Amino acid sequence: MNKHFILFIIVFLVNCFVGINAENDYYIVAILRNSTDGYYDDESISYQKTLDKFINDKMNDIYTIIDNNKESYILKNGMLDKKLDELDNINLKKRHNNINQKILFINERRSNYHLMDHPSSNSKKKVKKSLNIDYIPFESNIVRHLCPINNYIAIVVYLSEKTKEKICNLDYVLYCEKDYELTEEGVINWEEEEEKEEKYDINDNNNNNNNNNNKKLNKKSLSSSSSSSTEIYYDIEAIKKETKWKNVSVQSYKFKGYPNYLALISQSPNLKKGKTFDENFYYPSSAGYGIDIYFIDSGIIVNHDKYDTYKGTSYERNITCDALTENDKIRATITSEEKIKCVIEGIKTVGYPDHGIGVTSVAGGKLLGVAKKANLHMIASKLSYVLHIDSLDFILKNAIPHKTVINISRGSTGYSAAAENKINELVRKGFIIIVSANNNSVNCCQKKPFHYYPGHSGTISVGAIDTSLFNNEYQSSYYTNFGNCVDIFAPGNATEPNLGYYKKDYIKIYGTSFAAPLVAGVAATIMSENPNIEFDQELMRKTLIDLSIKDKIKGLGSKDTPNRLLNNGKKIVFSPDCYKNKFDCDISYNTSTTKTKRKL
Ligand SMILES: *C1O[C@H](CO)[C@@H](O)[C@H](O)[C@H]1NC(C)=O
Ligand SMILES: *[C@@H]1O[C@H](CO)[C@@H](O)[C@H](O)[C@H]1NC(C)=O
Ligand SMILES: *[C@@H]1O[C@H](CO)[C@@H](O)[C@H](O)[C@H]1NC(C)=O
Ligand SMILES: *[C@@H]1O[C@H](CO)[C@@H](O)[C@H](O)[C@H]1NC(C)=O
Ligand SMILES: *[C@@H]1O[C@H](CO)[C@@H](O)[C@H](O)[C@H]1NC(C)=O
Ligand SMILES: *[C@@H]1O[C@H](CO)[C@@H](O)[C@H](O)[C@H]1NC(C)=O
Ligand SMILES: *[C@@H]1O[C@H](CO)[C@@H](O)[C@H](O)[C@H]1NC(C)=O
Repeated sequence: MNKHFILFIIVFLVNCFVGINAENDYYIVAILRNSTDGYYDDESISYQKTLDKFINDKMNDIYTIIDNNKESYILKNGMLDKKLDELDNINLKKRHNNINQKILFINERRSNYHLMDHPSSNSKKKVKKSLNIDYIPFESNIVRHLCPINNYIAIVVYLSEKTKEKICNLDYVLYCEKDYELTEEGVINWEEEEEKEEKYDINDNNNNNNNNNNKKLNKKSLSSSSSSSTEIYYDIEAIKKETKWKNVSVQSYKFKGYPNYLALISQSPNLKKGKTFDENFYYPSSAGYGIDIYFIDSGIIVNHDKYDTYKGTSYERNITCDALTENDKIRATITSEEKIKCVIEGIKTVGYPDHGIGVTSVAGGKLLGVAKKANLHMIASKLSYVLHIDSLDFILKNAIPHKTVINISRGSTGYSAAAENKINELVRKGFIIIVSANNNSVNCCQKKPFHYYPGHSGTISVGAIDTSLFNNEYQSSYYTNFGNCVDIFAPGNATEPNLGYYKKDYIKIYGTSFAAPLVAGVAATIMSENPNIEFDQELMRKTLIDLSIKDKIKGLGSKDTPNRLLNNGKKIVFSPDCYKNKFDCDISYNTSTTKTKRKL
């Protein structure tokens, strides 16, 4: 069976704390044994074992440097930094007097316990006693594994100014970089007035015309291609012809006052004068089925009908919390409760992952999402580069290349070589990575003064537009970043379901955080409709660009910003005003004839 994976990571913005304070801090330390080394995971077991030993030895050396320079960790209040308390661990102290004793820095994702295997006693070869090292397995909070990146190994080290100087200048250290704090990139309007959902219906317009009687249908969407009802204004056969979708589903989506981003991405803005905007969402019935979308975000609460796994149907899907943050590391969830609900600490809405809910719902919610049948996987990650790289590594080890889309919705005013390299590594391995252009209203493609994710090579980057249509054009959102590295724009206005925290049923949200999950959702539906195509980053970028609507966004921040609007393949416009003569309102969108000069 053909299995497809979409990976999806949220947009975070990195705060830049430019070396103001000289506090002790976590750093990513890149250790390179030999520039001719290959990528760890691709190498033989014996190669990995020798590399494990090399890395563990260097981590021991680094630990010793920290131990010998404890005094440099004394804080302004005269106290020794609490993080160094572990140096007093009795077991570790033993090694001071014994050069044959070393710490085994436990590596959970790529086990290195083999280092403790002593040469077998029945071996013919005489092994000198002095070669036997006593390993003390230990999980340190000041020196620990992160993951392999390209041909080097990234570890995390807690450094003072003095140890930074010493350690970062060791000949096997490729670079050191500070772990930046990240922030969420969306606004959730939870204070707004209560609004009621009007109604919604989903009509699977299958080939089988009489298949609809078990569904509650909106009058206007009561339809099948051969029906003669006068109230049907859209034409399923025309949609099939245009999109090549196998089956077409139509969702009539009517939330008064809420942004209708779903309708927007399934039709062109070429509305005839005086006609009413079509608010339906048209999508391929495969709807991402069999595709996994991964999110790195604040968490998820999955046992809720706003997601729906369609239990017992032929298109039942998985929605799970796969991994969470514990002790500043990403670990797989174990208990069944953990797999249903995960929430990071330290968010505004304590115990309620509202950003994660918004993002997952836009990508794959039953009601408010694009890929309604895709599997949704949450990695609840706290806001730091280290944890995001750790999350990427978790995905790398648990998902399938060439069948995976990753949406990174984080920006970085602090540049991370480790994050960039890890992203490039995943792209090379066949994963598709989509990143948010972020919401600083700047050209994010220049490397200076700040370095934003979209500027990183290899990613598909997404900017935001507002959902209101003016004279058949959309306005780029005031907050969105722009520049020639932004591949595509998508609606930044979205709607989030309340899963228990807010007073009202739905909440308005906006930000580039919500433009990217739309792109990930469309990518998932493209993949579920084309199960035999092996998508990679470049093919997906090309497909999204080919499908996009050109030159319909005004107010882009620079002339070189590509004017492309996300579209799922359906561009024909149907207006509810036209149901008596449906073809009167069809406007077949032809990209090669509608190019107009961009106004800035
Ligand atoms: C990826 O998804 C997040 C939402 O989680 C969004 O903020 C971000 O902008 C997306 N990335 C891109 C490039 O669109
Ligand atoms: C690096 O690897 C190459 C090829 O395996 C080897 O010839 C060379 O001696 C190594 N260099 C070092 C410094 O270990
Ligand atoms: C389209 O829908 C019909 C009716 O439900 C179903 O039998 C058929 O398998 C679907 N085709 C595809 C390609 O999904
Ligand atoms: C969409 O977002 C913009 C901010 O870019 C906001 O001003 C506008 O009110 C939002 N529209 C809707 C329908 O929520
Ligand atoms: C759901 O997860 C199970 C277990 O990993 C897997 O066998 C099954 O194929 C998944 N379902 C879908 C629709 O991908
Ligand atoms: C943009 O991001 C910044 C930093 O996270 C945040 O303060 C601001 O509210 C965000 N604005 C929008 C419109 O998303
Ligand atoms: C689109 O326009 C081009 C150029 O005018 C034309 O050759 C092509 O046939 C048109 N395609 C459709 C589907 O109308």
